[in-house]
Amino acid sequence: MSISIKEAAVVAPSARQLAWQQLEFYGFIHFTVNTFTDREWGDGTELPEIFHPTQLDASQWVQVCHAAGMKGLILTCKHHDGFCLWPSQYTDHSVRNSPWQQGQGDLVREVSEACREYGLQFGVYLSPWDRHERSYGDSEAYNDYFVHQLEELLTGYGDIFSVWFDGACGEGLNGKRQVYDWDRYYDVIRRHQPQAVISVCGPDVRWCGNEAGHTRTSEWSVVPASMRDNEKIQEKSQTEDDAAFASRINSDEDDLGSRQVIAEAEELIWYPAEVNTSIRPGWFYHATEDGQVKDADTLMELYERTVGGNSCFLLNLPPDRRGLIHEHDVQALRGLGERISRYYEHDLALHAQVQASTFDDSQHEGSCITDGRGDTWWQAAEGTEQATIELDLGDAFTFDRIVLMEHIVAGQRIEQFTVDVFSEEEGWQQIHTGTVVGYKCICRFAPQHCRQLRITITGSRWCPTLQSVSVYDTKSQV
Ligand code: FUL
Repeated sequence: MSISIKEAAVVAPSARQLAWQQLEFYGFIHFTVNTFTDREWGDGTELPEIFHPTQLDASQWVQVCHAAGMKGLILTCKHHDGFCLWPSQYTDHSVRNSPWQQGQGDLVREVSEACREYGLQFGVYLSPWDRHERSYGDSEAYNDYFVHQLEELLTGYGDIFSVWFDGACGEGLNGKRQVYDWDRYYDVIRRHQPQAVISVCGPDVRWCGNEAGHTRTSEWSVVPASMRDNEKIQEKSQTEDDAAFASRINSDEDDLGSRQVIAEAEELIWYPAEVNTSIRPGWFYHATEDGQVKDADTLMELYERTVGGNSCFLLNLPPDRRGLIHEHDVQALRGLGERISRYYEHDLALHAQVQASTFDDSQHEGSCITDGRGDTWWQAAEGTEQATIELDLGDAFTFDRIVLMEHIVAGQRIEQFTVDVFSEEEGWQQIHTGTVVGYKCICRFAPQHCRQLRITITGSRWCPTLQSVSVYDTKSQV
């Protein structure tokens, strides 16, 4: 039996998924022996002695993230080479045998503490694929090893917001075959850090399917349950060039959640997207890429397409051999943070008058979308799939962005909408057409000057909701 549209409309996020979505933008740090060998993937034979940052300052990393507008940070505690950035009790292959802080250091501790100091959430990346650990391939023994390491990370460093399981594996056809006990890993995480999302190879957050910052026109958070059960391991051969891997969208195609797609599904789940990409071509630092740092405008474009496209944005910053974020990256990230706060500082629609063609009851009138509150929302009467909402800004303003947010606590419903502006000379003129909204949709268009605007929801599931509509002028100097 196929799922009804009403059933699709009420698939909703868990509390941990909602809290994660509200972070919107957070950083990734790739740092390990690869930083010192100038490689992207270590082979596990690297000697701990080579890990020798001379000016490492985790506070600098976190300050840079904070200035960029990020709300959290995920650290590669162990990448595919198996080297651990904390002194794990279960291996010698760690910072304990490096010259950094004479083997007394614990980078997971330093980063997690710096995050807390600056109000950022902390997350851990622990690569399942391990090219150093001898038990890898002896499935049960390695699963024990992996769980022990997970437990160290989950119990020793305070609250964790995300456990990021990378699906990459380059063992190839004749390589070792490890059967990961995912359910056991998930149980351990739920037990120790119930609020943490499990990302990518996990049930809570879906990898967008590429590493190049591509986004979908319509990113649905409600998708067939089969998306979560897809084969988790992405084979990326060592010879495959990163750019080729990056542009290979495999999780899957452009349309994951339209009516046609869900009509075929047996079960639907809330499985929202995260877009991960790097500020440089590589995930790790290479001096040769110092001239290829994405500039503030490119980063802002990525930010608006991802956060404003119903996704979270995970941006990687690779510290250099000193153990610092390079000056070029710092400059670009400061520029990004400055743009995010300047563009979205002053909401021209705050307290604007709103007329909605339909609303559910007096609790959910149109005025809820401009009241500046996160706990009120407009909702159409049940079964109403189309609606018109008119905003009167009180005065004519110039603006070039409209930001729509659905009340996703109730689900994701809007499928299509248009935006019109009114002028005495020309009447209503359409300036934008959009598809899905979800958590946040940033509409960008050429500057308009007007007092009244209209949002027409032309397609929606069961009954649309909107938590807020805000209007901005990114060119303003205020
Ligand atoms: C990929 C890995 O192979 C890269 O090294 C990097 O960690 C990226 C985030 O995920 O699968």
